[in-house]
Amino acid sequence: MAMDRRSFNRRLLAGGAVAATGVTSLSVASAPAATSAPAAVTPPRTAPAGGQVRHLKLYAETLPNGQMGYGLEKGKASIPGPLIEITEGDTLHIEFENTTDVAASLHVHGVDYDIASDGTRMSKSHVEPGGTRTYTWRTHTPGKRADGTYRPGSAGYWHYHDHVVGTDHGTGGIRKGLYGPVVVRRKGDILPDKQFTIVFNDMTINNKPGAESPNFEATVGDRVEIIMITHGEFYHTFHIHGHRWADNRTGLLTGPEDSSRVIDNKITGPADSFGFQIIAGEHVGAGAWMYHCHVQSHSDMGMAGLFLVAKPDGTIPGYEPHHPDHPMGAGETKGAEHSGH
Ligand SMILES: [Cu+2]
Repeated sequence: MAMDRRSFNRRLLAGGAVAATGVTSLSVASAPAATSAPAAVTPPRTAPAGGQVRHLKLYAETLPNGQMGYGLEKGKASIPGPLIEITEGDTLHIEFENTTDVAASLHVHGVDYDIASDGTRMSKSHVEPGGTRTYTWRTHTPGKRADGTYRPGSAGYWHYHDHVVGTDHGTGGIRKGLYGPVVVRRKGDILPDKQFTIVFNDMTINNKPGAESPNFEATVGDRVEIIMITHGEFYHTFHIHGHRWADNRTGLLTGPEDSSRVIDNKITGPADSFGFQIIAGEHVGAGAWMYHCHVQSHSDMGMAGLFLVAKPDGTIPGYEPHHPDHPMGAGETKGAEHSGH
């Protein structure tokens, strides 16, 4: 039963007790346990400084199925609408064209705008059928007011929606799909590899009935940004399996002193929005990871989809598509301003 010195060391190394034995890093590097050392890693890209003035065209359209959507080109409307990405300090002029047969508008949360860009009937900033109007969104960096108090910046996970269709609150427009995500970044914010928008709207996800809930695809190690918005009549809880995020502005901890709570489930009500970044499969690996509303009757009624995390070879252990005719990744967020600088 005597263990020679060499096998003793190997056993300790395999068990991770390196520090206790005082083994040098050189011997660790040559030990079997070190073969899983991480590959070369490139640091993530970060947001540049804002301050640009940009122009964008946005259409409201009626879709073939009777729902409604926003799009960057005619005939390309989607639900949710295109992701509009801004950096603090940017100004965006959005030429909005209403191709539907009812009055519609563009109303945004979180950024700065004059009352003429409010997108409501009350301010006469809606658009009649066939009409066009330019809405201007401004953003600002954080700073100090003249009185010395702190003034927050515009950065955050926000959203836009119609405020006119159906009622003066846009209840019909939101119900039919006239909504979309806005991300305002701060200079230095970490940029993701992939972005997905998930909208709990009444009892649907992205206005798709339960059987067609969107799946989202990534590969292990991808830096994935989820933008989560809620609309409609109900409160929900957003939960994703196997992954966690920080309950703060970016969803990322800034360091060991950041006391933001790390969560994997968040209550969310109508017009709430939040976002976060996760490393796909970090600590948990590839798989068909569920995401869903955790109100049990809601998930039972179909408020659930899959975050499909593939191995580098493209396989997803244990996963067989339920809807082979339903294109996977169809819900991937199409960015409006991701590379618009
Ligand atoms: Cu729910």
